[in-house]
Amino acid sequence: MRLSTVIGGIAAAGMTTLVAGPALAQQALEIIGQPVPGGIDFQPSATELKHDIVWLDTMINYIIGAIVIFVTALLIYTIVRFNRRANPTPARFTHNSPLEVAWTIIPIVILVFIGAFSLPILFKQQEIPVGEVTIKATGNQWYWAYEYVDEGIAFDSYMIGSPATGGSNMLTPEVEAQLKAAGYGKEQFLLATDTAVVVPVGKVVVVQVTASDVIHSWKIPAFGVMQDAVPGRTAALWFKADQEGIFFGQCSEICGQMHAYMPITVKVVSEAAYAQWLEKAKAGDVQLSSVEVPAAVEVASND
Ligand SMILES: [Cu+2]
Repeated sequence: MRLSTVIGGIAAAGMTTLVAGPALAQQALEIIGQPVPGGIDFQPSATELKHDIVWLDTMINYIIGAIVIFVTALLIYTIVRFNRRANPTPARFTHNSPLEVAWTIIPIVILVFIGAFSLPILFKQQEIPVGEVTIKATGNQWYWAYEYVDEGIAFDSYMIGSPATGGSNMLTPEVEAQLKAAGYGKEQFLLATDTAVVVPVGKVVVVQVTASDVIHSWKIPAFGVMQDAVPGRTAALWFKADQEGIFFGQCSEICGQMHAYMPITVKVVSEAAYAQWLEKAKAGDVQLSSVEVPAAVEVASND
């Protein structure tokens, strides 16, 4: 909200600086967490939480698969063995106690088994550890505002191509140029933002999630985190990224007309790059240093 009107111009200026900057020759951060065309699997896992979720999903899929095979086989057997032609005089009993006990007990055992694995994973997500980096994320119609609460840094994050950055939510040549200047391609349209959440690799990051107007939701698939942002309430999520890279997410609670145009960009960088970025962001103009993030990242990732 604070920067909503100025970010567009600043973004363009910042990106020009980036392109012209002396530090650009180095390799950029790899884009790891993003949707892919035709993809049906999860995005790559970049946190322990996400590894847990994928493991649980696989395990439960095996159980589901076994149940589907069992029920389908039973159904086929019943159709073949007990149809009117094969079995003209049907049995007339109405109860079978052992069978009824079995079909009560067995599902209970299966559910307890699943619960024994899923509840610890759920608790791990929900028990918020002490954060080494604490970021407040506020959902707004239609962008995210971030505050590094211990550092005194605050900035807004708009989708590249949103009206706030001079676009119209369409992939125009100008927007394509903006994406390119920020180190992205056409494929990252609707995902890439003008500023990014920057966090150090291997550190516990706590994100306090809230909203200023309606309910939004802060979600990064590759981290296995998602938290509704409810006005008047602060909820928290945490993650510890285990690799450097760029990870995208989107608002995941339908929040109005431009719900689809308020994505999230998280850059996980080395500790050195993070310190460098912090210094820049704290020292001068928050807006400018925010859009200069890629330069800082590239300098340090070459160390
Ligand atoms: Cu939203």
